Amino acid sequence: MAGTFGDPEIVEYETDILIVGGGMAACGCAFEAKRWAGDDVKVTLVDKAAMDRSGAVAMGLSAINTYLGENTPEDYCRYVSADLMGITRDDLVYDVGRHVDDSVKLFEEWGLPIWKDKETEGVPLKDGGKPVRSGRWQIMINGEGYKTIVAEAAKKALGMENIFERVFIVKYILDANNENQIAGAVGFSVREHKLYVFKAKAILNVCGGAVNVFRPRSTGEGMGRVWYPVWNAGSTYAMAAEVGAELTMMENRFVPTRFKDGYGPVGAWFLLFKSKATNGFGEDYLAKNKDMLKDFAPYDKAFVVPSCLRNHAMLKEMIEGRGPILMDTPTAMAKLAETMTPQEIKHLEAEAWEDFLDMCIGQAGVWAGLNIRPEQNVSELIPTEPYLLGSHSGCSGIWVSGPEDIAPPEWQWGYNRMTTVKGLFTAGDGVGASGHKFSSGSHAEGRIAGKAMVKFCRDHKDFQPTFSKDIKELTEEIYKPVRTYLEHKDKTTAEDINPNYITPRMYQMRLQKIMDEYVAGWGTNYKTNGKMLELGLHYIGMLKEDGAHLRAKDLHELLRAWENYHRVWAAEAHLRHIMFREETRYPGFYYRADFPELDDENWKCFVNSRHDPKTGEWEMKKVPHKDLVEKTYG
Ligand code: SFD
Ligand code: AMP
Repeated sequence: MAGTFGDPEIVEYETDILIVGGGMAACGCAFEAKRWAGDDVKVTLVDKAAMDRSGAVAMGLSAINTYLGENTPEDYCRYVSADLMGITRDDLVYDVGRHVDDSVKLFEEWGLPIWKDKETEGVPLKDGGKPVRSGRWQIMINGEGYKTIVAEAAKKALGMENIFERVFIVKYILDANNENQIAGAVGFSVREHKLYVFKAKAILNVCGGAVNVFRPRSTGEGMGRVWYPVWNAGSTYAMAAEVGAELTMMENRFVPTRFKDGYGPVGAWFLLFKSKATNGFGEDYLAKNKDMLKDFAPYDKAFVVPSCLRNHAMLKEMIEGRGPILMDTPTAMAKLAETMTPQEIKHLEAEAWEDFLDMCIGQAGVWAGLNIRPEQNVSELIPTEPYLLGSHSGCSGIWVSGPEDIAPPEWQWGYNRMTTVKGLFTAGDGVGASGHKFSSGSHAEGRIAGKAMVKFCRDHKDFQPTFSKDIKELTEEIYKPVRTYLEHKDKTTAEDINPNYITPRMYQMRLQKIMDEYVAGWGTNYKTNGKMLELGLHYIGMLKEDGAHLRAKDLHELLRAWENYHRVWAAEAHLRHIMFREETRYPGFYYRADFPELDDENWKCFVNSRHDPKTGEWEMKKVPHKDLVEKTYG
């Protein structure tokens, strides 16, 4: 507490648009909102970390996974739908599809190096340059500095005086005079002894997905290593749910297959290097288990085997004792080298390392530490712990209004990407039922939201946000873990062991254990059933009760305490959705062992939920699904 245990300073701030988060969607929104806003609309951004290296792109990336190029937005809708087992919002996906390439062209203009094929080397995309494709949708980049480049443009657009870094937002506040309308946000600095109160007409809720909700496979000295970024603590879903925004597809999750222990990405290996993965006995498990996947539509009609089904085939091998799963990098590299000069082979070897060094440095560390040379040694793959997200190969998130020109009436209520709470918008990982946006699509979706938010502010220029809650009470609530610590810390000799409080670290482990054991984590091979979920919900209820006793001995722990509060909200929503959907829609991501089949007749629908801020009750419902783009797969 910066050397003082006195009351924190309370900083009050008014703006028109408040962007909460500093990642890809936030940067897109900042850039686009400023293009449309004149001096009449003030735009402010608040990020819990430092924008240059915050969010999922912090370490950089070696590919941009969504670039349409020669593909149409309709093709993109078909691909996203197929990978997510047929339940996606075509209006939202199409909208990203038609705008995403503009974001990529902007990145290049701002300085991001994008690989080009030999014939168009050095020619920018906007002048007809042809990107090197690793897959139908993916293009290769030298992306170590990707986030700093995108953040720089956003910072320049807003001006640093309108950006608050290292301020963690805890809650959104509803308006006192208009039911179901957003009025602002409260949070605290993770560096200074200050609490922040923001009033805003419109808020963009873009705090990424939810990480560390499930027990990670990493233990001991590797603990803390996860695939998606640790900043993403479920704030997006938690804060939206708490003010009554409708969520959608929260039963969905992403269980990425990754290089074991370092979480290195597999996409470039499968797609660019054309590598094969095998079971421990050298068998191609996807080919071997092809027939098993046919039970789960839309496999035989889809362009590619959906991500969850690729896991499904792999898990069968692991569970039946034919592990480990191995990425055969030596064969792939030898094949590519057949037609290469020695110099080109050296370059290929460098690329193999760069793929990790650009975006997942820890995996290069694992290779170096274990004497793995990809041209000589195979590497283990493993399905990781589950993650909740809406922008990568998953689609959990918030139910939003769609684009005016495409969305059917039941999918739009005014402003594009506005949630069911008036004035509260989202994008990227926040938008449900439309995955596979990745970094570029999240940025594009932030831009889409930014434009709509400016319009919202203009249309509501006389609206004066008024808090429905007392500022003093709110700030006391945020600060409570500190008071708890101060009150009880001297009652025991070892300050971490105290019957009057629980440390954020222990609290998080308890959550992860519950989720792992009852809600289909890796510990049960991703299996659960109605009975286990009931017990899980009971234990989550008790965990929530104990949340009142979280302690914070410093600002770091205060951050950890509130992150865990958010994680528990996201966890509960996930559990409730899995409980409600009585089928196995995503085998390989999770299994309802009591409903092991895909049941299109009853469950080819969205599942939406709403937590009522007045009663505290959750309401679950089925929402009809419809295809806006014909799903005939090529
Ligand atoms: O290899 C608060 N992603 C990939 N995308 C690609 O295009 N290509 C790839 O190669 C990708 N791969 C990949 C990817 C991500 C990661 C972690 C790895 C590898 C290792 C996905 C994209 O990165 C992802 O889709 C987007 O970044 C999502 O954008 P957005 O804006 O929804 O989330 P964010 O960028 O993580 O930003 C979140 C921000 O919120 C802040 N924040 N601020 C204030 N208060 C709070 N309470 C907050 N909580 C969070 C964060 O600091 C951050 O700024 S590969 O796997 O395919
Ligand atoms: P990943 O590294 O797993 O995040 O994947 C990066 C991109 O490649 C994403 O668009 C994935 O959907 C895609 N991808 C990864 N593995 C495969 C595969 N075996 N077949 C087809 N696409 C894949």
